[in-house]
Amino acid sequence: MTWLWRGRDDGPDPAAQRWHQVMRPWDALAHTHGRKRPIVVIGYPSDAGVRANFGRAGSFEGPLVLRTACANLPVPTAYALFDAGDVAGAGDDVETWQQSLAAVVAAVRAGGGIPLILGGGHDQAFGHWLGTIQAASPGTIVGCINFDAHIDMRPLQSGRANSGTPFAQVQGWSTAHARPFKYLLLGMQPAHNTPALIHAAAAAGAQLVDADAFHPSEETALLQLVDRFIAGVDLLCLSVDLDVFSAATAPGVSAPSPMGIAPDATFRRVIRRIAACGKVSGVEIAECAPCLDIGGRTARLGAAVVDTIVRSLPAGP
Ligand SMILES: [Mn+2]
Repeated sequence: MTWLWRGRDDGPDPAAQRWHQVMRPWDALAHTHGRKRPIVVIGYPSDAGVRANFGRAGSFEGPLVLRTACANLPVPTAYALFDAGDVAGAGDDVETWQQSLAAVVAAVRAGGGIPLILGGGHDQAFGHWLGTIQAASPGTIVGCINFDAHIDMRPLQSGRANSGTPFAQVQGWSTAHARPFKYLLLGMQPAHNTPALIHAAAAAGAQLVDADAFHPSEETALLQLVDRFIAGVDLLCLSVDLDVFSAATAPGVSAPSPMGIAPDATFRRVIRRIAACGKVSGVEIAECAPCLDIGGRTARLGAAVVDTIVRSLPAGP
């Protein structure tokens, strides 16, 4: 792969290091290289699911631009950083992209790492979850917390996945394997989801939280709701679709949200609470579409979200 990790260099002081200075290629034995737990970047350079979902194309370049935006982040002290490169699918066949991602996620999990998936259409969320549950011991309950304007549990079109179906796929897999379906959506926009979708998702057991909950007056209740959800799972796939944020802060996405949430202190306290819970098994940033961005602000926001999460993860074994 082309090595994209380069940036500012403030010298050899460990406290002055940035991601690009410590990033190494991932190999399956990387976890034996030191005592720090690995965080492993995985790129999902596809907008096939977005185009199949009648969205605006462009997220295939998301992993490249998000890596660049993350290059100058300060390094987390408790984690070692690796890059596993980009996964690949067969052209516009979304399921092959999801399966490719699941295989790499499962390998990273087996190696003791935390996958950090940079996308890419949100169809990646099913590959992320599938790889996580495939690598987990039997009976492990793997929940999903998704920051998103959309529920992303739309029915599959002629049996085919797209960027609007990943959590319907999680639910379908869970039902087929007699496993619990644990899904918490944060930041939903009523204007972007039909009453039928909201009803069907709730009936399937999804917990849906409106964007209006992201306000200081609602924060205590929101944190309690998050805590209750986390208490019911063993592992947690944390997903951030950048279209949860307002179009003013995140214009570079397939489906911008004029009334999306702000990346403010309330949002940061909620996502820090999740990251610090000790159950987060993987993190993903979805739907970054550089050709639709304005001055790189969406990619920079994605990197800032990554930084906020990573610095809140507890020090691993
Ligand atoms: Mn989404």
